[in-house]
This record gives sequence, C-alpha cells and structure tokens, in this order.
Amino acid sequence: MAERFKNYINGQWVEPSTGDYHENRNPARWDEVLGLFPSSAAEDVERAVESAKRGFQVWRKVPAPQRGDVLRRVGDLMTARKEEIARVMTREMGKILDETRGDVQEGIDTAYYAASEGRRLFGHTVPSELRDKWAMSYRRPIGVCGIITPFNFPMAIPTWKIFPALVSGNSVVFKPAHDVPHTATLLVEILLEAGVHPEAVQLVHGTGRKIGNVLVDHPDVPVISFTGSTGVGSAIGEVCGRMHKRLSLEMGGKNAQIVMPDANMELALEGVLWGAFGTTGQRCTATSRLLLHDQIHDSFLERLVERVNALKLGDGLEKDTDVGPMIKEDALQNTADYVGIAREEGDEIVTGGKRAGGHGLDGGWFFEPTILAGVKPGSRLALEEVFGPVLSVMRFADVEEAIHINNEVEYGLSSSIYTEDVRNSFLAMTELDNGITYVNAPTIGAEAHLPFGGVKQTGNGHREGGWEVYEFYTETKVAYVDYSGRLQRAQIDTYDFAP
Ligand code: UN1
Repeated sequence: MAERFKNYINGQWVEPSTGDYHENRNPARWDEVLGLFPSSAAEDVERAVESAKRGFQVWRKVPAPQRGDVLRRVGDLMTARKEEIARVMTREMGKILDETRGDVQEGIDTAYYAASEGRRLFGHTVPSELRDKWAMSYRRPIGVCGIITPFNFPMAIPTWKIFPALVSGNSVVFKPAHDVPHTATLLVEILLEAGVHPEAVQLVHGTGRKIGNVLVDHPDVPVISFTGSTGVGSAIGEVCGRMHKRLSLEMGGKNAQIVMPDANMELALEGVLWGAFGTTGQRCTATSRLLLHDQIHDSFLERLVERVNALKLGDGLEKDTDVGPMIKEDALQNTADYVGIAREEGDEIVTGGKRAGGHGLDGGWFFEPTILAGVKPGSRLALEEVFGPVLSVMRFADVEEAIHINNEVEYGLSSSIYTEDVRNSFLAMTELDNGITYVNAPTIGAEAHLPFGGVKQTGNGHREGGWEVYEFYTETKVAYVDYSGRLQRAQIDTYDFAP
C-alpha cells in the first residue's frame, strides 16, 4: 500500500476535507505508484488562507535579516538532502538525475541569495525639498501570496517564488503541480524545520481547476505568482486584473538557437542537444527552433541527426540515460499531435516522430527526440510551443533574417546565437526580442541571481530571480519626517528663501 501524504494547513499536516487522494506515478514506469496525495477542495484553500493571514501578521514583524537567516538554514538543509530530493524528483517527474540535482541546486542558490537579500531590501533616502525634513522610501510586505507552480522544475520554480515572498515578510499558500507533489512536500518540510513560522507557509495539493481557481479568486490573497501555460495564465490574468491583484506570469516560449557560419560548430551542436532535448524538451526555455545559416545548414543537420540518434532514452535514475520520459500520457499525445501537424504542413521528419518503445520503454511515456527540417516561417511548428522533444529547423541567409525569424513568434523568453563575430553577438543582444539572450550558450541555463523572464506573450512584465523579484513581493511606502516644528507647505514654501 502506497504511503499517504498530507496537506500542511494551519500549522499541521492534515488530510484533505474531501477524504480523497490521487496517485502519484512514475512517468518512466507508469505501474509504479509513488504515493497518494490529497485531492483537495475549496474548503482546504479557505482554511489555508485564513491561517496564512494570521501567519502574515506574525512573520511580517520578524526582522528581515532574521527571515534571511531562516532562508540560510533552508539552503543548508537542502544541501544536506540534495541527493535524496533529486531522486524523489526523478522518480515523480522523469528527468535524469544530473538535471534533478541541478534543479535542487537552483533552489539552494535561490535560498542563499534570499538570505543575503534579507540584509538589503533597499529603500531610498533622498533630500527633501524643505528644511529640517527627511524623505525616504522603504519596502513593506503585501500579505498572503498564492503560489502556483508547474511540473518541470519541481524545486527550482517554487523556490524562485516562495523564498523572496518569505524573505520580504509575506506568507504563502503553495499549490504545486498535481504531478510533482512529493518534491513540494519535501520543500515545505525543510521550510518548517529551518524555522519559517508554521502559519506563514501552507501547502495544498490538488488540481488547478479545483483549488488553483479558488486561490486566484480569493479576496484575501492579494498576490498571485503563476508559471504555466499561456492559456491558463490569461484566464488568471483576467481575474487578477478585475480584483487589482499583483500578478506575476511566466508562460510559454518558442526559443531559437541561431548558428552563424563563423560559429564553433561542435559547441553549437552540444548547445542544441542540451537545449532541445534536456528535460525532454519540457522547459519554457527549451530550444524549439534551430535557425541554421544556408552555408552550414546541411552539414550541421547531418551531424546533429547523428548525435540525436545516439541519445539514450530511459529511466532517469539509470546512469547511462540521456533523456527521460515525458510527464504523462496527455503530454505525449500532444507532442504526437504536433508531429502529425508537421507532416500535414509538409515539414520533413528527419528523425524521431513517434512514441518510443521496446528496450524497457513500453511502460513509460517516452517520445523519440524529433527533428523537423524545412519548417516554413509562419507555419504552426515555426510558431507554437510544443513542450516536448521536438526541434523545428529553419534556414536563413544573413543575421538580419535570423533576427527577423526569431522575433516573429508571439513569445519572447530566451534566445541564443553561436558566433565568433562581435558584430553578430551585439546585434543579437540588442535586437532579439527576448528576456534572455545567450551568446555561445544554449537557450537554457538561467542563474538564480539574475532576473528571469520573457517579453511579449511569455509574461506580463515581471521578472523572477535576482533582485527584481523583491520589487514584486513588496509594496513601496514613503515616509516624510518634518522636524522643523512649523507647517511647511510642499511646492509652496519650498523656495521661500531669498537667493
Ligand atoms: C523553465 O524553463 O521552465 O534556464 C525554467 C534554465 C533554468 C530554469 C528554466 N534555470 O534552464
């Protein structure tokens, strides 16, 4: 009998009000049940929000450097448990151990960065227009933050949101992705062990439709941070817009890697392999378009296909596995549907294109790493996010055309150019419409201490990570202190001295 896990609400590990549980299964071997997790309902969210409101009142008064110290302990505990968490994550999410270790490390980096930010949280002190008066701005926490996260980075993405929210003095209600509840549970255990106030963090398991919506709609949750699909993000945006909530959205991508004829080809090959097929293509930052210069198109593609065909699919816990399974059947079906569309649109399926079987893969959601060549600008495979191991290859004649193709999609998360030429590099950095551009590195690989996010339909202008996310989780307040002992009227008495 599989272990039963609980929600964490009101300072306690509790069963869901529904009494219902769902199975958490291993995507590499679907018959393996890893645990039973709560299928929660509105009532659970209501209780969590009520408790988080109390938690906020206590936690906001803990001095920020002390909140930072708690986050430092979180980093230490995550470091001590890194291997254990990585293994849990690989089993429930599928990506290979190297990657899940990286995912935990990103959480550790985010924790230590957050710890240091507890001693900064800068405001400004500026001269007043008037004599004997001080003027300053400072940061205040906002309240209960609703945190809704995806399956693909089960540790890193929740930490990007939860750690800065907590260091800033907010409380959080965390609704992790339905498919990765175990990693989320470990994260909450660590937060509590490190000393976060027991009502400042709440964990409610379940689906977006049953409980995510309740959190978004809740009048006592003034902040929502969501990473996921553009469709769901738009629906959340409508509600939050109506309710004047602060909302951070991190959504789709259709990221391109550009290869110039002057590039180091071996480096560019390694970059696209990692960018397109790491995490089985299930990253917002995945390379889903490869733009090849006419001069090197054929030779590069030939070498790439050879390398892709050598990738080994399998269980992410096994040492020699390069690419793990997809998260679930729906995701696999969606990818297969896109290959069908590619076929109809006349793209050439150079390798892959179907569910992988045999060699012990039949019991999991494995899809062959797929390359589509001759993808035409404006076609669906050139424009739409697949979120699977499918790479659309397109060609271009010069750097201006490559920039044009990169920019013609509705998304704008990351981009990459491989070139040894300084002009090409700076043109790309300046002209590519993305939140992140990599030169001689793949479209994935963001670091925790820099702002992460995209332009256009990828986001709504906010950034996660780095120093900018602290703006999101705090409200600016201004104070003026007049110690002149008399009424001083701003704008009127300001320039009353004789020059
Ligand atoms: C995502 O793609 O969903 O940039 C997040 C990276 C990671 C984060 C990716 N650090 O590769």
